[in-house]
Amino acid sequence: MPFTANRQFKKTPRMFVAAKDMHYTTSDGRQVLDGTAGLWCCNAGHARPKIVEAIANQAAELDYAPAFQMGHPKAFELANRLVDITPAGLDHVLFTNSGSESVETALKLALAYQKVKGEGSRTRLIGRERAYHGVNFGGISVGGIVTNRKMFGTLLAGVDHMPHTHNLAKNAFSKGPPEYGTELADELERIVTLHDASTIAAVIVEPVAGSTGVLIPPMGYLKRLREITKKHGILLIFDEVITGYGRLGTPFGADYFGVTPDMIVTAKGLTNGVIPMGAVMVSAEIHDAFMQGPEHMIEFFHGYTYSGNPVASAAALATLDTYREEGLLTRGAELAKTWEDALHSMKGLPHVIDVRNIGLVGAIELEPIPGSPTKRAFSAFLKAYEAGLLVRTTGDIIALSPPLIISESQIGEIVSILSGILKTLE
Ligand code: PXG
Repeated sequence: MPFTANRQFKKTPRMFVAAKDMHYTTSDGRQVLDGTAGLWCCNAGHARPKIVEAIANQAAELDYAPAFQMGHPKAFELANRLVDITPAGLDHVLFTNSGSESVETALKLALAYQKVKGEGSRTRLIGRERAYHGVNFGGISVGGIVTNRKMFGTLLAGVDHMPHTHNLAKNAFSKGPPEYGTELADELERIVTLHDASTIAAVIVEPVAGSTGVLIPPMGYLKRLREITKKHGILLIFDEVITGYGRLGTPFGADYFGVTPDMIVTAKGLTNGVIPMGAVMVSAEIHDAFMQGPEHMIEFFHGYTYSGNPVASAAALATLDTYREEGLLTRGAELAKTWEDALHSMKGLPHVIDVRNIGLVGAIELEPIPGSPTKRAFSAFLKAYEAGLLVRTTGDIIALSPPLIISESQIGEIVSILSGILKTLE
């Protein structure tokens, strides 16, 4: 099983057999409230009728069309719908099947773009400590989670990392973006000085680092990264696999922070998690740079058998319809204050060393048990599951990211179950 304590799981399996809206049904017939939108992906909740219907109809009408040298209308319709909701200037879309593939696509595109522009010496990629960019070689190279990197050799050459922005001493219990740490963006200037701008192709960051435990960027930090990258002709890639599709109360993190990158990497919420699919939105400048040479030639040697798969495209279109009809891409903004107040009510409970929040994302960081890191949070996860609530843990951090259809009373339910559990933890 992926990223799972396999032996522990086999001894005491936790199985879901059905899901509807905000709840899962377990194999022993219990209802479990979804505090994490699956794995940050079921933004509209579960088994939404439009999506279910679109998938069934599409499978019957056109199940597959070759992705190379052939097309089908829904992939183009979807690309246009995505361009409509992404920040101005990001006008073209490449489809993939996951966040990891979207990351690889963006990194390869960045290198190729510099080359077709005549700047082939720009081969370096800059990531950040503690970043999660999926599990493929490019993604773990620019990523910064030690456990995801250390077993896999030398990874990509020519990668450097900015420092992460997590600083509990200064920022614990911040509501929304923390005050201290804007100057950490200037570390990029140091890296540019070290390697020279002419060797750097792109910088990739998650606007809010999710998987590593919800690290919210200090105020003004992303704006400064944008200024520095622009000044040096370096592409800025936002990995919005988690922050995309309404998670922060805006369609994308780029909207929340008022910063437009050169590419946005997405997946997860694109199809409400129902069918694997990712999308990379890129600027017209990047797209146009490739459109040269003889017309019968392939412009970008990259793509997947399932890029823009018809059933996935239909699922994504129905997902975007559902988001639009229910105002879900901005609903997080309406709930953000209720969410913030509810989460911060857990300040002062045993072991809680930080509570942080942004949009409909939150984290409760626990003091680790001395000598047994991750054990306390994992035990909170198991107890929550028994009590009818699904949470995610990473290290000793409990992460929350419920479907965007959550009600105020369900927010209360999450906090009441978790508070009860925190009081009982070893
Ligand atoms: N980039 C980011 C920012 C992600 O969060 C990926 C890329 C990779 O996506 P795929 O679809 O290849 O898994 C992710 C995925 C968790 C959790 O609980 C987070 C992810 C996946 C599974 C669990 O934090 N993020």
